[in-house]
Amino acid sequence: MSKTALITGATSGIGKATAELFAENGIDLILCGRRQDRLDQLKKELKEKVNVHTLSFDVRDKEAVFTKIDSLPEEFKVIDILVNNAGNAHGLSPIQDGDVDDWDAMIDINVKGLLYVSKVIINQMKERKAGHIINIGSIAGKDVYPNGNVYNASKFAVNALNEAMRYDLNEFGIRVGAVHPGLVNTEFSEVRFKGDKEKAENVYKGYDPLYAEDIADIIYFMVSRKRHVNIADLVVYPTAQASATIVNKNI
Ligand code: NDP
Ligand code: 8X3
Repeated sequence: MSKTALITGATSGIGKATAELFAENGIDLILCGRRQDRLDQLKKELKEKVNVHTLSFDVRDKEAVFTKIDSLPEEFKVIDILVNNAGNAHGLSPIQDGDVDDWDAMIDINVKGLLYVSKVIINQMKERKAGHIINIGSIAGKDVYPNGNVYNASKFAVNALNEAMRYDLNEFGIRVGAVHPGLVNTEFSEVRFKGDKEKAENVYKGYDPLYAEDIADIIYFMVSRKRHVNIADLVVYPTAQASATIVNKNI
């Protein structure tokens, strides 16, 4: 029987690439994000291959998260795989100059949003004693870097929650694992720099960054292992990157 995955942040970058790869491999999809037009477009592309349902909500809106997921049609109600991917950095400045609205956005989306979505889906996975949760962390959640402050804190929280979920859900046979990417060329930097495309493009210039498809490959590898195999924690850099602050632009 085919599996069903719910992917948050499926309108762009890593989430979109994961949706495309899952569809190639026959996994039915619940695509989530705020931009309904993008969800519609992706559904149009993927529905030739698998069953696709879209859910548009802001992960910060607790009520919307709960109601929308609860209102899924019968054929999408059993969620085998949850990819907690929605998230972003907002700003890159020293903590003393930080914008509190940016702080709210990062904590509310990257941490609280991930928790709200997980809460609903964990309930049903727990009842079925089955399921697989993939949390998209970041190398920013393994090491702090200058000016990363609150984004770092939000991803450290994702790292902690990934472990916490694995511990607490162990008795239910639910698999939990995280991928922590380094620099991936997506819309991430455009969001971080508030639409400044030039600044965003510069982040990925002079070396080969990761692409969303590289992370999608890894996520699909994780979810396609045998039932007794749980890949718990994976850090992935582009070859040119050795740490959050070391990027070799001369190779
Ligand atoms: P993108 O900006 O390309 O995608 C972010 C996705 O998150 C979009 O689909 C967006 O959808 C969704 N999203 C953002 N805010 C909300 C919200 N409030 N409610 C619902 N959905 C939301 O970036 P990436 O693909 O790179 O990012 C995906 C994940 O990977 C994030 O968690 C990020 O922190 C992480 N990551 C990224 C790295 C990188 O270098 N790119 C490296 C390490 C980790 P919409 O706007 O339609 O709501
Ligand atoms: C995204 C990677 O290095 O920009 O999480 O924080 S980084």
